[in-house]
Amino acid sequence: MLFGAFNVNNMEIIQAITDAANEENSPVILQASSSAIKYARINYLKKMIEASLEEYDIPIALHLDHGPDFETCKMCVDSGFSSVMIDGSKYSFEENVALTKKVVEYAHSKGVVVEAELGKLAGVEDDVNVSDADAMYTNPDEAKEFVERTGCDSLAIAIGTSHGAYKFKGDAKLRFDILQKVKEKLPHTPIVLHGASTVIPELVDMCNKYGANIPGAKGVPDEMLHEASLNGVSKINVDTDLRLAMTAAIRKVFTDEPETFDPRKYMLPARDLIKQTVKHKIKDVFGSSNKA
Ligand code: PH4
Ligand code: ZN
Repeated sequence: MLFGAFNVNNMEIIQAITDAANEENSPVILQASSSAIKYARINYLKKMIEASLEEYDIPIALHLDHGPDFETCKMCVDSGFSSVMIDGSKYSFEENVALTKKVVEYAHSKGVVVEAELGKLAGVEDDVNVSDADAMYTNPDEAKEFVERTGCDSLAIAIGTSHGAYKFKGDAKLRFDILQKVKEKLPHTPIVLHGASTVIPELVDMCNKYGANIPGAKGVPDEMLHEASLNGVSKINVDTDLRLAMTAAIRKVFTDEPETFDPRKYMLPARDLIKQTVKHKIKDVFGSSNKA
């Protein structure tokens, strides 16, 4: 089963995602990064998501995305998140093991599950050469050892995706061979794909048509996400596509109606376009819809 995990930063994004999931009768993961928590403030995010739980009868999880340290993970566990991610990928293998283990011990003692990360996500802007890139991919043997030693519940791996709107210089290419090897070694561990936005061309075009400057943006094609799910990926992270939808819709209103300055007049179409984008992902890409 494949789940979409959508990043949230404000009320309109939360409403758009939960409205879409509810209409598709799909479980959904809402996730907040530490910068999202800094921006929106943890209590606001929590209370808005509680409101969506009161409104809808679908499973809605709240997940910490890229927890940078033990303290942030602890804060989210204590504040009632369903799951947390500890991202120790910038550290050495041993430091990552030690940090992840510490978070797992605390989170599990409170009944909260933990996603960890092994390998590095590099974007085209990082300009890595081939041997650097090889070193960034997740090593399947290390992945097995890492999960056994830390007890983490799911693992984010690096197979060529990256955050943002510029994932590939030429054709999109992912290392499905690495994914398959990781899955062979860890058949029961859910695998997570970060940086998995499609960078939907229609949304990029709409942004650019209404004054944005996002040339040559490129993401992971839907067929590759499908292939990833067939090869054992269980959670797919999406943020950039929602950012593009929001920006495109707001830019259109600003261009078409320069006299408009009521925020509801541009936040409403922004929320609608995010909702359509999430519905498309749930229905046509992730297949998590249970609509009768
Ligand atoms: N994420 C989103 C990370 C967002 O600090 P921040 O709020 O900017 O962090 O974890 C993803 O994997 C998103 O992938 P995408 O860019 O392909 O949508
Ligand atoms: Zn990520």
